[in-house]
Amino acid sequence: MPRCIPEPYKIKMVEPLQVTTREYRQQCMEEAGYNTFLLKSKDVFIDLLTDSGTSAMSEVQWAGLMRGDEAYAGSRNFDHLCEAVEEILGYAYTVPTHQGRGAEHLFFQNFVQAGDVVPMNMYFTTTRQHAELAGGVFQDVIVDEAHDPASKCLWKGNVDLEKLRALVDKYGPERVRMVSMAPNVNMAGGQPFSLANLKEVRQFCERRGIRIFMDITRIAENAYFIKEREEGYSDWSVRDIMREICAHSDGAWMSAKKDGLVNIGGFLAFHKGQEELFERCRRMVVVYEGLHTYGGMAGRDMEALAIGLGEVCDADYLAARVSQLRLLHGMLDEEGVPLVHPCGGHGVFLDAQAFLPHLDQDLFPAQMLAAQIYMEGGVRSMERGNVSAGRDPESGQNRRPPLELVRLTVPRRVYTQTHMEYAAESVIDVFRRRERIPGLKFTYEPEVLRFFQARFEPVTPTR
Ligand code: PM9
Repeated sequence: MPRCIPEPYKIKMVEPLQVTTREYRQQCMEEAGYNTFLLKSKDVFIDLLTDSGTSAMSEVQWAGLMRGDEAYAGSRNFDHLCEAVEEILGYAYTVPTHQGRGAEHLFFQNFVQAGDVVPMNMYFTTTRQHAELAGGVFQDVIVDEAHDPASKCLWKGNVDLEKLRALVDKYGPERVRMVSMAPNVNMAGGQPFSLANLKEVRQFCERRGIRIFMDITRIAENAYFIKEREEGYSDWSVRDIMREICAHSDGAWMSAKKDGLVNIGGFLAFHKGQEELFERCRRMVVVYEGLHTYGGMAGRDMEALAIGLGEVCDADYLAARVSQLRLLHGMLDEEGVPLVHPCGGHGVFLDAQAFLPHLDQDLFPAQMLAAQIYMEGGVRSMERGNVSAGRDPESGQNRRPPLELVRLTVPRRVYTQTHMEYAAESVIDVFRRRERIPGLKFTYEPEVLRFFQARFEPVTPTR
């Protein structure tokens, strides 16, 4: 089992957790329609649903809240946010939004045109949804290894240049007007791209006049992996690596609820040269989010974010975070639980198809596995498989993605080693009785982003 690197902080305030019985949790899960999104937080013991908006803020961030300038227009905290974005990430222009999907909405409505092909290093649910709402067609250009949970490739977030070239050859740069790269690719298991790969993609795109817009939601964790693994970067600070990543893009959006170390917030940011797009987004933010100097955030939220962007670059914090994830990954791996390898930067991902091989993917093994883990120990996780992928708009069939995963997502600076040990035990207990676990069928299926609100009931496989 890997040794855990101690966290470079201590606990100042505690939030009690409720211990519940198995019978009670079973009832909660039935009432939630076997969807962990529909559970009440008070009924959850260890909440590994998401790392989004669940971070613990530092004492400096809490102090920053008190410096919130809650003016409708021209809040000083907006200036602090713009300064942090420029200093740390290098972007000259910032459009604040209430969270990541607010930024995605503005970006895709203002950049993507009907019929555009939008290559990404794997899809993310809300990103693809906004690209499609704008009339774009998502295309996956991630390396094949990313779709194989067992592959130990260190750069599963890389773009496969040949896949990208084939797309551009087929549709031309008139329809492939942008490439989107996300660091620490969420749906692939929190897997990083290398700077070498990003530079190659940049070179390829520059020659053809294609722009790169990044989803920098988990940029610090990717930067840490680059420092740890990529030749030539071990002496670089995480902050410099983050800036270097951004330097190879034209702009970016960020859900600040992850590596911004805040509970709410997001932004769009652009480099010089993108003034026209920046102005279009800035004009639209007032329609959907709020004035262009707050974009749906309170002044205090912007202050906490400006501070959080600085704190997340701390290599000691990132080392402890990654080591905590590796501890959980290692405990599960030792017991033979099928996992995504290598361990990612924001969660430990279970390979639900290998965990429950008797269930066809249309019986939603990952959805059921997440439900079982909750009923076992009160640990909440998230399905990242067939339910999340939704239906193909043309065929109407479930997309049946190559990865059928359950994500145990670790909030930043929140849980201890003992919590990780408890979570691992809960998963291992489910693993020991895996043959007897039934599948699920929909009793309610929303049309878009169905995973958030869908309801299910158990169904026993017939094959
Ligand atoms: N990610 C997550 O839990 C929040 C819930 S959606 C299932 O992983 C990326 C890479 C994300 C992301 C949200 C968003 C949207 C954009 N890009 O949730 O709107 O991981 O702030 O950001 C979630 P917001």
